[in-house]
Amino acid sequence: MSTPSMVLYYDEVSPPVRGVLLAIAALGVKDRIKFEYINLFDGGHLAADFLKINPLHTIPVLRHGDLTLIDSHAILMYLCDTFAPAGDTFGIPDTLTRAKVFNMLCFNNGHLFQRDAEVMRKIFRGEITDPTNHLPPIEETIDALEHFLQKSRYTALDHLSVADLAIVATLSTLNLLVPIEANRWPRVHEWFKEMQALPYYNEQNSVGLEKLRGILATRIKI
Ligand SMILES: N[C@@H](CCC(=O)N[C@@H](CS)C(=O)NCC(=O)O)C(=O)O
Repeated sequence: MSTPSMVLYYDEVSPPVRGVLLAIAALGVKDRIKFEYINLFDGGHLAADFLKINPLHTIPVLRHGDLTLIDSHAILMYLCDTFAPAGDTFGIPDTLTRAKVFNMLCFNNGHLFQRDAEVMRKIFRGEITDPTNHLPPIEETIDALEHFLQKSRYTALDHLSVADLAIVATLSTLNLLVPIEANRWPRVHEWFKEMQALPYYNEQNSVGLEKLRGILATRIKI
């Protein structure tokens, strides 16, 4: 019996989606996945068919046979476990590595992305047109990222991991609101430049980011 294909529900404007798209490209498994576009700015995530898949109406969602994963960080771990063999950069060979990667994925999910989403929600609901007063909580999480990157070469490990991919998708979005200056966040700035030089970065992250920038520019001055 053939293995069922994976299906990714996505819209590349979303940072968690872009983290997953980066990982799919990094793992070289694009041809193993079917891509279903869900237009976030046209309410595609609220359509009855999609709500049956994810009643939380968020993307990304990955389906693989009977498995439905409704969080990008869970998806990233699953992609590594499924596609990164032992010895691969993205492989998770032991408990310590898993703990370190998972820790930074939780940082992205619980802090960095949440603070981004909070301000973006206010902007897109038309509650604010100037985010300046709402930026300190975001800056605080970038301070935390600076602290983490002072301790290791990449965010979780001394080599690239899916945590870096998830975090750069969020950080590049935050950079639209809070420019990542080298004098304030030297390690974050350096790591960000390195991430932007990845061969798959532009196609998997910049395209969606620029689309988001265009929509954002209709709401606030950026
Ligand atoms: N923790 C989730 C967050 C996903 C999320 O909030 N996605 C946003 C787009 S960036 C979304 O789908 N929002 C639509 C909604 O909340 O209705 C993940 O990492 O996948």
